[in-house]
This record gives sequence, C-alpha cells and structure tokens, in this order.
Amino acid sequence: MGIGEAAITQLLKPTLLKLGGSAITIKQRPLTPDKDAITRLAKEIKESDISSLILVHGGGSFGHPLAKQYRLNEGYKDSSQIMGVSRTHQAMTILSRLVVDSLIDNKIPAIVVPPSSCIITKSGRIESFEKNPLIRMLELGFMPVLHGDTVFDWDVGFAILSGDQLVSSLAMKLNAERIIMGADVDGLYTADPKIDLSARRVPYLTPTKLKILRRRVRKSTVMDVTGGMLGKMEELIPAVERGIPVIIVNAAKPNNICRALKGEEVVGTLIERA
Ligand code: IP8
Repeated sequence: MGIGEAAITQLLKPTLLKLGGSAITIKQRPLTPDKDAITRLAKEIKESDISSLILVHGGGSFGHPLAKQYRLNEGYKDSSQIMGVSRTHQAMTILSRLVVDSLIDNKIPAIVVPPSSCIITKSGRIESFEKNPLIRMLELGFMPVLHGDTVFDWDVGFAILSGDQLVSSLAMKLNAERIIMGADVDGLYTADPKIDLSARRVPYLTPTKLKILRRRVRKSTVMDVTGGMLGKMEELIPAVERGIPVIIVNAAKPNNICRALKGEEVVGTLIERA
C-alpha cells in the first residue's frame, strides 16, 4: 500500500530518511536551495512507493550560516541572539516548505513538523518529545517532515538541534525499521575522499569499529565529510546499538535514494550491531 492509500492502519515500523543539508542546498551560497535535487529526490521517494516514512532534512546553507553568525550553538549569551533564533528557525521553515511543496507536487501527503514546537532540550540533548502527532500521522498515511532546528532548552535557553540527533532519537522512540542517511559522498571513508586520493570507502561497520575509525581519522577541514561526517554518525550509535541499522548512501547520485528505500543494494556504508 503506498503513501496516502492507507485508511487507518496499524503503525508499521517506520523508515527514517535523513537528507543532509549538502544534498538539498548549495552549501557555498547562503540561503540557496538546490531545487533540481529537491525535485529529483521527491520523485525518487514517490517512485519507491514506501508505506511508512519520516523525512528529516538538515540545514545546509539555510540553517548553518545564520546559526554561526548569531553563535546559537553557545546558547543564550545576550539579547542580540534572540533575532538570530527567529531568523534561523524561519530559514529552516522556508527550506522545509520547498521540500514539502515538491513532495505534495508528487502527490505525497507530507506535513512539516517543526521540532521547536514538539521538542525541548537540556544542554542541547533532547529531553522531551511529543511523539503522538507523528504516530497518528503515520497511521493515517501521512509523511511527517522534520528538520534540524533552533529549539528551546531548559539549561542554556536555546540550542541547535541537528537532524542527526533528531533521526537517532526518533528512530528509537518509534522503533524504526532502519535509518537511511542521504549524504553527498558514497558513504564513510578512511579519509576525506574530496581531498585525499588514498581515501577508501568502508562498506561495513559496527559501532565499535566506527569509534576506532573516528579516533584514527583526523578532523577534516571540509565540514560534513569524513571527520565531520564520522562525528555526525556517532550520534546514531545508540540507535544502532538498539538493533536499528543505518545505511549511508550518496543522495546526489540519481536513483540511490529510491533504491535504498526499496531495500535494493546501493553503494554505501552499512552500520549494524555486530
Ligand atoms: O544540518 C542543523 O541541522 P543539521 C540545523 O542536520 C540548523 O546539522 C538550524 C543549523
């Protein structure tokens, strides 16, 4: 049964799909969406005919430059940051709207669920999460769309919640089937594949091997690749340890996301509990 065809069904174990900011925005240009990629990825999701999917997307050139400008990752320091919280959240809402417009154009009943309205953090870590609207949406055949966001925090006033922490937490709370991470590289590498020719893709990892690899790889200068990417993947270890596999694939290569959603083999990295 495809998305939206369900009457009220029993909740299937959902799949979590994270589309990294680099897969849907032009990272070097602030507030610039990659409209072609967004359109293609929406079509791929439709074509996969998946039944129970939650989409989470990252900030890319919408969230990160503003969050950096206002030093939002430091929490509340002075009142000048207040407008920054508002502007950063608004930028993420605009990006989410573009994603959801594309999904709706493909007849997918997608609904934005802004994390700032249903999550509260404590020192940057999710403390409470109202999951019932998500469960009900999935039961009715909707596709919830969440995004990295500015959230309110009991200790530090506000925080930046990454899509990766969100995916991991959602996967555990909703007992997900699997997590698919759509990146802009073919998986996890032993070094940064964009600058180091000796970099090798690691096709299979356990949480223990991931931690060892992270210690070995020096922090990359390019954000979100190798060092950055390995760090992000560590966020997913608690979900993997609960038995939820993570597959990292290149979302910039046409059909990869469609094939991964269908459960077909795709070049990438699988992280699984041993
Ligand atoms: O790109 C960050 O989400 P991420 C969201 O998943 C903001 O790390 C607001 C910068």
